[in-house]
This record gives sequence, C-alpha cells and structure tokens, in this order.
Amino acid sequence: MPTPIAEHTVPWPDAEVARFVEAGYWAGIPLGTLLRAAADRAPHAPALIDPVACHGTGLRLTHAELADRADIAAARLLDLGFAPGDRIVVQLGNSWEFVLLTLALLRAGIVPVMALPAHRRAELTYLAVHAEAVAIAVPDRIGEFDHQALAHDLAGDVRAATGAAWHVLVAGDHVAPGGVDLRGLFAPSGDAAAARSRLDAIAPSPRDTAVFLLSGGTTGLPKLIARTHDDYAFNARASAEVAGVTSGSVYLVSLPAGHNFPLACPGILGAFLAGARVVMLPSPEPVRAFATIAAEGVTHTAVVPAVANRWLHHAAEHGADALRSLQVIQVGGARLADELAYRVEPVLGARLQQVFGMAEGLLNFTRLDDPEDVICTTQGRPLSAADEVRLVDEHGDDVPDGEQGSLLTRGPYTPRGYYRAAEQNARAFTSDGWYRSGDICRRTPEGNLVVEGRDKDMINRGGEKISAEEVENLAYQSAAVRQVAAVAMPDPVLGERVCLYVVPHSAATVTLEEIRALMESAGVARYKLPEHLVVVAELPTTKVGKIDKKALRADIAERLSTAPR
Ligand code: OOB
Repeated sequence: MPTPIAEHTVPWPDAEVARFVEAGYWAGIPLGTLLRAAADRAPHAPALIDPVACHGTGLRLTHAELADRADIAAARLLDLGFAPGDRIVVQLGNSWEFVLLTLALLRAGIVPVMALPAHRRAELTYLAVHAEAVAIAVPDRIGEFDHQALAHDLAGDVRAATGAAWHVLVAGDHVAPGGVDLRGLFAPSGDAAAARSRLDAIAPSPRDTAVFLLSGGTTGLPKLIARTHDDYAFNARASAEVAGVTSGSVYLVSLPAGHNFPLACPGILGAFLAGARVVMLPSPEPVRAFATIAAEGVTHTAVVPAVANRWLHHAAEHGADALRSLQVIQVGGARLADELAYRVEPVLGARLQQVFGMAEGLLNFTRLDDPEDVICTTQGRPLSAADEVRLVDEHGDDVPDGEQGSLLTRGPYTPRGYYRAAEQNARAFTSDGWYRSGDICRRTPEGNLVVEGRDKDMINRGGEKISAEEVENLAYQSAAVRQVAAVAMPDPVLGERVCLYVVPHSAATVTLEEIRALMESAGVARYKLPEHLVVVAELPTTKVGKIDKKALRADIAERLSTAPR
C-alpha cells in the first residue's frame, strides 16, 4: 500500500487555515466538484477543442460531454482497481486525453504527478518511485520517441522500489499488449448519472492533495509540490479573474500542459471554472498557432518570452491579422526583456500580461488596466491580498523599496514545504514557513515587482528550469572529469542555455559530445544537456572556497560577446 500523501506534506498552520477559509480564499469544495458544477452552468457551450485529434479531423466537446466523459472515465478507473489517494504519473502531450484524464483523476481523488513530455527514464523513474505511483499515462509516441515502450520498461525499477503494481495507460492508435487503452476508458458510452453519484459520494477532502507539480529544481532531483484542492482551486479561479477570462473566453494551451502556468494560471482549470473554452495545441509553433487562433477565435493564451519573441518575428513578417480575436497574451516563466514587452501590444494587437509565478505557489500579474510602463517594465504584483512577500538582504532583513532583495513568500496557495523532502525544506523554507524563491527582485513605489536576477543555482532555458547540481552530478560520472560547474550562458533565443565548465584529470580530454552522450545514456531529458563546454585548468572560488559561479557567468558572457561569429 502506498503511504498516505498527508504523511509527507507540510500543512498550513491552523490559524492560517481558519483565516483562508474565513476570508473565502478556500471554498471548501474539491476541484473536481467545482469543475463539474461549472460544466452544469453551461452544459451545451463548447468546452474542449483539440484540432489535431483523430488524425487531424479534430475533436470538440461541450462542457456536459466533457464532464460526463470525465465522470465515466473516473468510474472506470475505480473499476480497474485504482483508488482515491493513488498517484499516477501523467506524461501526455497537449491533447484532449491530457484534459480528460486530469479531470477524471481530480473527480476520483487520484492524484496526477505532472511530468513533462521531455522527461525520460531518469526523471520518470524518480517521480514514480518518490510519489509511489501505481501507473503512468503516456502517448504511444511523440515524433520518433516511443513513450509506451519506455513506460513498460520502467516497470521493473519502479516495482522493485515501491513494491506496488505498475500500470501503463496509453493514449494512441497502437496500444501494446499489457497497456490500458485510454481512448477506451474515455469512450462516451456509459451511465454518466450513475458515475456522477458514485463520485460525489467519494469526493476527496478539499484539504487533500489534488495534484503534484514539479519544482523548477535547484537540487539534484526535482521536488514534488503537493497542491491541495482548496489552494489550487483558488489559484485557478483568482487567476481567471485577473486575466479577464469569462464564460465567453477561448483559452489556447500551447506550452506543456503539465506546467502550472498553462494548467492553472488561469490555464485549463481556470478557464473551465469560468465556463470558458480550451483549445489544445501540441506546440506554440507560430504557423499553426496563428491559424488556430484565427479559426477558433482564441481570446487568451500563455507563452514564455522565447515564444513571444518567435510570434513577434512571425507577425512582423506575415502580419497579425490572424490574431484579431486575441485579447490577452500572458508572458511568464522567465524574464521578458522590456524592449520585447513594449512591442507585444503594437505588433500582436493583444494586451500583454506579465506573469511571474512559480509551481510552489505565489503568482504575480500585471493588471490589464495598468499603465503601459508598469505592464512593460515590471512583473506585476501578487494575485491576492493574502499573499505575503518580503524582499530581504543576506542577513534576512527587509530591504527598502527600490532596492534588490531575495524574495520570500507565504500565502493561501503557497504550500509550506515540498513533499517528502524534510532536508530540502529546512533550506528552502524559513522556520516560520516562508518559501525562499531564490529570485532577486526590487519593489517599485507603486508596489510592483521587477525580477533582477536570482540567487538559486538554476538555469532557466526558455522557461524550462534546469538544476545546475543535477547537470554537475551527471557530468561527474565521466572518468575524465575532475571538477565541473554548470552555469547559465546568455542566449538571444532562449534567454539562457546550459554551459559546462570542466577541469579534466591530467592527461584526460573531455568533449561536449562525450558529456552529452553520457547524460543521454543516463536517461535524462534532452533540454538539460549542456550546449557549450569550456575546459579550464581550475575553477575560480569565492572567499569561503565555493566555486564562484558569478565569475563563471561573467566569463562565459564575455567569451560569447568577443567570440568571432
Ligand atoms: C513558472 O514556474 P516554475 O516553477 O517553472 O519556475 C519558477 C521560477 C521563478 O522562481 C523565477 O525564477 C522564474 O521561474 N520566473 C520568472 C518569471 N516567471 C517565472 N522570472 C522572471 N520573470 C518572470 N515573469 O515559471 C511559472 C508558474 C506559473 C506562472 C508563470 C510561470
């Protein structure tokens, strides 16, 4: 039997809980129930559009159809032996199956662990074992990669560690023997009313974990963030409000849907809670994204700065007529350069909303009616009046407005600790429950935050977070490596990429190709592989003897700026 999740989560203190309930932040209703109720308010309105499903014919469901299918699928999962409180690793692409499975799991109280399509054996094994998952949901394949085969391959390692069963749920045309056909699970035939009353009777507690999100990662392995029904419902609902998402809105998902941003800021969940429509695209590639926005009348979407940049180029070349319906384009996940920000509204014709958020909780948004300078030069302010934000110096003392400080936060949707990670929690959270985000920010006189840098050891590659420590641990597996440091190198397209500094053992040679091959064979996601290697005789150190990463970042920036093109 897997350990009950509550044994390894850090709850909010009772007094805080009372305050969040009293003030209405926590509705006391599980997410699945809220979503079902929202569907009932506009049963016949379109809810979900997957234009590439069914070999390009597309799939369209109304709110009632979607909610009924989710209920039927949830009941079938229970019939298959899954139980409330079980964990399932979800590694589906942006598709109707992702949405249906997520809604079904929320209804059944089964907890999705939101993996990314880019994850490979190392990440998936770790997630499954750490969460004691009993199953994984995968597409049969994405491009050349056979997700289904890998999912079956994990069985041995996962079972050996958890002692539990391992099921493979597959979305695709070719479900190999031994796998569960998700499309069969999602077939509409079935008694929706019976499924519904069965699920209503076993609805999870609103204080229970609804989903596991992955942390951006500063440690060797990603941490799991247990988001509760109450906290995540507030996150999604309040985000919808601040983004102006209403029942008439059409929200496009093109970032990996398991990320907090497109999932619940407002994302898929916020759109559904508002009675809006969701369109799923596998990627933000501009030709198809623009055509889909035009065809579906998309009003809202969320992108990372690298994608905003691509869309700006595309619009400059091909015009932005296709974007006429677009009202709001949210940009977040990494720092948006002011120069780009100022071009968004004139070129794309939609209001820019900067979002500075984190899977750990706190979300900051520029408001739609803010003055242009606020929208284009700040990352906004907290979503709720109950969010507490401190900017502190190295002694932990608050800095005055206008000065840079390290961001600490607490609030009604920021959990007090990672799942099953007492040791990391002692570092990432203060003793009175503040989460240290590791972002260096400054507060403007009118109360907006500007992200100026970070004091965490992470590389932000176009919004994908990479732990330097994880890359270094993998590189150390090369026999030729004596010492190594992974740092961010500036990149005009992605903002940052991974650069590896290596001190080889004497007489040994190290190449980028060799290190990349070694990491790939260790089974990690490709986006983590270093893209540049600098061989040095020694690494600079700080006064206390730690590797001086600041000096290395400056060094690589300098090398790139003077390198011949
Ligand atoms: C979002 O979430 P995560 O968990 O992938 O990454 C969080 C980190 C932040 O601590 C910060 O370092 C960085 O990503 N970040 C930004 C940013 N938004 C996130 N840095 C500068 N400017 C921004 N606008 O990335 C995320 C979660 C929910 C909504 C939006 C983004």
